[in-house]
Amino acid sequence: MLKTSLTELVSITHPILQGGMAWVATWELVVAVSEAGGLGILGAGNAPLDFVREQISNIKEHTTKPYGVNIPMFSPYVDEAMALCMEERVPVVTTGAGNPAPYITPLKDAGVTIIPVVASAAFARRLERRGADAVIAEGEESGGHVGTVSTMALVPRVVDSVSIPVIAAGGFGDGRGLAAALALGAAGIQMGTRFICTDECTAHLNYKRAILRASERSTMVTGRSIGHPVRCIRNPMIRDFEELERRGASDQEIIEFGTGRLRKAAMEGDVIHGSVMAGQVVGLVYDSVPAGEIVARTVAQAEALLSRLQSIIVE
Ligand code: TUI
Repeated sequence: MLKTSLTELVSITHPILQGGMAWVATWELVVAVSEAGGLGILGAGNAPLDFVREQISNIKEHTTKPYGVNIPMFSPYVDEAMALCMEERVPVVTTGAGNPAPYITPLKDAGVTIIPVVASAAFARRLERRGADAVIAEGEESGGHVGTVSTMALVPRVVDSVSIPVIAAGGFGDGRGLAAALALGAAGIQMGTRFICTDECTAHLNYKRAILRASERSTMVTGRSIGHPVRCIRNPMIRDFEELERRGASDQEIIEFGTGRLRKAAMEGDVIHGSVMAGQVVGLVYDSVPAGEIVARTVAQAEALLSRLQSIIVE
């Protein structure tokens, strides 16, 4: 067993969070990860509120374990989604792609543990001062919306800058990563991409196959020109997107081009015209198995490694 400040904070058995991926992390995956002793996190994405309410209701029906909901700050429904999480007494809310500061006090007052994603040490410090319970330090290796600092450089910097628990994210796919994150001072890891190739993940089979086929060089970041950098697996859609950026299309044109693309890939299985968001760790995803097995083998591998590493120390 690995007991850390994270397992204590959110009352979970293993220090593993499952990334709250929009249109990908639905209630079935959340329940599987939470039942396995990790923290399953629902991806609220930019989905309408009825969808999120239905998803939360299904989670509550199928598990009594702690779970979370991720709310990206650019969702048009962010106010309503936050209010819903307070009303439903969701145990943990994580946020991404923006500044959740105004929501921290209301969430805490409602008894919700709030864990924002940060991409810099300065932002982590600011949110700690505002009352965040922990932070997820996410490097640019991750999938979807990304920052600009690599996980290896970001995580120890954030650890040095705050005294709340730090969860490492971006590039984690197995127990080697978990052991490394603990060595960097993190209290646990968040894995997103790794959990897509699981029995319980409802993403389209074409999306899963694209991840299984990909190598560590298969992803790239687009959207930097409009301040909305997103990492996806390279496909014909990405080439068209790059072309738009190259010829200096307006922000409006680029945003319109991108809208709905993740849903298209994850739900409809259109991995040619859709956004196949995934992290660089795609190269380490070799199989599709039950989510509980990912949790169990990640912990087992990290434990074995941490014990074995002691033997390289000689007098
Ligand atoms: O949020 C994410 N990744 C996401 S959200 C998302 S939803 C979506 N995206 C496009 C189309 C349809 C749906 C997909 N991927 N990751 C968390 C994350 N947050 N990574 C980096 C950050 C971040 C970056 C800068 C957080 C805060 C920040 O600065 C805030 C500030 O004000 O300085």
